[in-house]
Amino acid sequence: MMKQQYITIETEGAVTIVTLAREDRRNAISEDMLMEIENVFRAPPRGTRCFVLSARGTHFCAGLDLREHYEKDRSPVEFMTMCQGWHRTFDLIQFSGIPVVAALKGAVVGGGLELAAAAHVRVAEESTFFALPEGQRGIFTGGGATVRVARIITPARMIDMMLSARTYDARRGLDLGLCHEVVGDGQALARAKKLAAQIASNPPTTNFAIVTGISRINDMSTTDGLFAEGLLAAAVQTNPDIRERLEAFFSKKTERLEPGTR
Ligand code: 1HE
Repeated sequence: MMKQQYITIETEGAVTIVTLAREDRRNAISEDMLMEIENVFRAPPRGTRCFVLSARGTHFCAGLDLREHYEKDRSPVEFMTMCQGWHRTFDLIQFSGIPVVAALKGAVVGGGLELAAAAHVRVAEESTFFALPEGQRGIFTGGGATVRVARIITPARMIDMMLSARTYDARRGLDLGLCHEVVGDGQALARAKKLAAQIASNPPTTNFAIVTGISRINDMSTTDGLFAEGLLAAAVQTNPDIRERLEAFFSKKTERLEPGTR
């Protein structure tokens, strides 16, 4: 295990587990902590085929470090520069081509929700709650929520969420797409690791296409999107590894899909 000041990095086979480790501040993200997160996603440990993003303590992440923000008394340009750092880091998480499974619990609020929204699969414990308390704090989202969260829950719902500081619990979050699965308290990490191991066994080119292609194509026009999909599919489907997988399917060596599983 590699321990940095605010995060830990562990490797289990092809899965790298990044854990927010600032539970005394409810994993609030300071400038230094953001840099540690940026570095691991910029240069993933060799052999990483899937990430798990997890947190110590009872809360996933309380968002922006409000104390640091207060003490630094940032100018508009300083805050803009800081936001660009958040955008860069969360873009790396979303678009580096390696799937990221988040294990959520407790507060997933403000910048914590922005971080979670950059992950590809979100498993939430029953204790999880989602909120955008920026309105109440007199600030505005700066870590990509207007793009990522609005796309998940619709802009209208995000406006309401910010104005009212409404919180959604795990079950409601599941209905809205803020998480993809709800598990009992204390179980998200184990479940995320299991999903990550399974995802890591997909061919890396397929995973790359899934985690980069779908979001990018959604930014395109219909004709461009369909063209890009064809190109991506051609690059992925012609991978020699795929023939072996198809042969395993024909000879009934792979497990069948079953309704209600996974
Ligand atoms: C913090 C932060 C923080 C806690 N920055 N220090 N985010 C928010 O508005 C959420 C603010 N936090 C909370 O609402 C609550 O702390 C929690 C619901 C997350 C957790 O409650 P609880 O009762 O378990 O803990 P606590 O007693 O409130 O917090 C424990 C300590 O962590 C306490 O410090 P202490 O010195 O009194 O022990 C808190 O001050 C500290 N702490 N959250 C700094 N966020 C790129 S723009 C993104 C914009 C945003 O993210 S805005 C949303 C900010």
